[in-house]
Amino acid sequence: MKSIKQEVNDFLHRSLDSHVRIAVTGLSRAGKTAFITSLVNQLLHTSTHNQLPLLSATRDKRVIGAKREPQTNMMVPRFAYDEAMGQLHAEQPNWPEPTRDVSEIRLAIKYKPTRKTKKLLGSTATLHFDIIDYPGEWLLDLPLLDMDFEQWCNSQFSALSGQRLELAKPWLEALDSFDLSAEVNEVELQAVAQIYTDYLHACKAAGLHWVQPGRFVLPGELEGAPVLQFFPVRFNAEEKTARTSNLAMLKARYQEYQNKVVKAFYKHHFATFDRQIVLVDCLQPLNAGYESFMDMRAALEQLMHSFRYGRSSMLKRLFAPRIDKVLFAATKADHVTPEQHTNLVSLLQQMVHPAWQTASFENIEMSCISMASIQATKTGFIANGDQSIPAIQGTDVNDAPLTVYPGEVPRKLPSSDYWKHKGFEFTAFKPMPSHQDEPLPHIRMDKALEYLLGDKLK
Ligand SMILES: Nc1nc2c(ncn2[C@@H]2O[C@H](COP(=O)(O)OP(=O)(O)O)[C@@H](O)[C@H]2O)c(=O)[nH]1
Ligand SMILES: [Mg+2]
Repeated sequence: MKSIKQEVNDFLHRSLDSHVRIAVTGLSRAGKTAFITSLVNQLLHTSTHNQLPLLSATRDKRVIGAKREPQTNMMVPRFAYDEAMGQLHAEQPNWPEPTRDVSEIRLAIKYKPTRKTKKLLGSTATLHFDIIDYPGEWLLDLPLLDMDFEQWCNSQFSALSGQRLELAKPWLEALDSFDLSAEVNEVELQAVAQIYTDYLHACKAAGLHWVQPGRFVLPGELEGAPVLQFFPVRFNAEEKTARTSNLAMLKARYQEYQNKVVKAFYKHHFATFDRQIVLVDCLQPLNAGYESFMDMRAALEQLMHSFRYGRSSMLKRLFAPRIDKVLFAATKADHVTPEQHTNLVSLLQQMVHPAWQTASFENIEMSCISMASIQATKTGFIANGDQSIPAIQGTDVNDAPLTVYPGEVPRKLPSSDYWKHKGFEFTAFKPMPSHQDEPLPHIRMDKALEYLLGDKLK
């Protein structure tokens, strides 16, 4: 039996220990890996540096220190923090390798509480938090749970216009010579599935984001599995087909995908979240064009439905989320000059407007910011006659120094005409050299942290 002293100690310990789970959401290339890497790195430096003035707990010198902890969910890959830092600290610094799966990392922050109840119990408290990295593409599969194969096929065909229709040609041609009622032919199925997958990749390469099924472009450990080898076809649902036909196999694989891939993903990963950050790269569609812009907007809205707190009965059955705060962040703000940051936030607001409406209905707290998880440029001015114009300076992807004025960020979603007159050219930069003993340079990481964790560190 526990002694009274032990019981009291346990009680104190529990009261001073709190826990928060943060979902880091965004489409691929939005900057999730960079964000998590920087977040971990910034917090690990809190005991020695003052680089987070906008996080009240660090500004008030109440954070004693942070450390990594073994994660509780042993079925999820560990977030590759050391590998990412290895890339950033290399002699020729590079961006962390893209990850292709769910991953998670756990940290503990020890701090001096300000809340009376906690202060009474002890002089220090600990906040444990889990950060979960999701490929946004996987979240785009949620609607599949509400559609049978026929409905899904129809939804895919009705999306074929403009750029998509052009890119879909090889797949549509392959369908012409594919016999649905013939005896199942695995090799042929695999070949057409590959052409369909190539089409989805081509959509992404063209700057489009809404691709289904999401696992086809980011298969993770399912690479090459038959459950990823189906594709939309045109068929008459009334017509009877043999149980051993190609069509029957396509239906069976679609159902398997719904159950074993999509449902399983939600079951395993959506148990509990407290906070969410949605990262958005608004600059990429500015480079790519109007269709890309509207497509990203639709994909983000779609993605937010995964977090539609209790409104959809289907979701309710799968998980019971209790997110109370969502932060939308325009990433990579170091690609534009600082006076453009307000425009970037305003553009982000327009970009996430439908997503915002989805969430605000549920009465949760939301905010929009612009930030750079890992700042890759310095700001300055360049002389232009007797004028000086703001500029950013960094190293381009070919390792050459580059100083540019990247141009203005529009405040509003531009109309399609916009791209006819002028395109945007936001060049990519390599990360700046950094030293192991110093935290990574950032823009407003502390603001993001304050929003996500500030109240938990009181
Ligand atoms: N300049 C700059 N580039 C960034 C930043 N964050 C991400 N990037 C760029 O965006 C790419 C994709 O980021 P990543 O974090 O891998 O995206 P993910 O697919 O959402 O995990 C990186 O390889 C970088 O080139 C940032 O803060 N500043
Ligand atoms: Mg990533």
